[in-house]
Amino acid sequence: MAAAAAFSLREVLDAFRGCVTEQREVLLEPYLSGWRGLIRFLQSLGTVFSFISKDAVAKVTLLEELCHQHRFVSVQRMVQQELAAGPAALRAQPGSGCRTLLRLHRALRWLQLFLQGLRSGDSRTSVLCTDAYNASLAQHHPWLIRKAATVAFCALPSRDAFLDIMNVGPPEEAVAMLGEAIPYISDVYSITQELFEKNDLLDLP
Ligand code: 1PZ
Repeated sequence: MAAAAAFSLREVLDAFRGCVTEQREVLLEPYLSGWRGLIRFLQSLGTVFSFISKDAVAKVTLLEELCHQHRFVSVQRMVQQELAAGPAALRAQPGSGCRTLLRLHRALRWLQLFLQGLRSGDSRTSVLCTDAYNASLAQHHPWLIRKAATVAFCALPSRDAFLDIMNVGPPEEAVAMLGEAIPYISDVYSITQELFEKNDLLDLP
């Protein structure tokens, strides 16, 4: 089975490489296209994860629309424009780009930790995934979602199968690719984190 439909996680993770400009701005187009790819990958893992991918799709779609509507090019510009009306107005806006991006941003931390674990060689993917989740997203989720997420993680394929469906090549190559990609993801994460922290946006409701 090959060619046309072949989908490799390499291209997805590569999108994050293209996010950061020389001025250290985070470009929204490659950011959201990276997320689109991750979601496709998640969808290929089975319907147990649908409740997660549905939420991610809703958030990416909203951000794509906002980018289109307001011509936000980078995360920095979006924050600047949305904050122009004042912090109180932004906090009162349930559909803001900032609060929506913050959710994906927290999930990016999960991704970073999970990929690091996968790379480390631990074969228990569901444990890796749960640990990464508990150290990141879990603190922002209510009990019911934490419970559902933890149950879904048990359905994750084994490390070997996981590396295989990443479609990057033999396991060693997949691990090497992770080693290349993780620093880019970490970079995007820390720039965004710093920006949100500086603007006091890390707890946007
Ligand atoms: C490979 C295994 C995938 C594990 C993914 C780990 C993330 C688990 C997240 C569980 C989210 C459950 C669904 C709904 C969550 C929402 O309540 C929250 C808060 O949003 P709000 O309600 O405030 O609008 N949504 C999020 O935290 C965003 C979650 C995005 C998760 C994207 C994961 C993409 C994984 C790619 C895998 C390669």
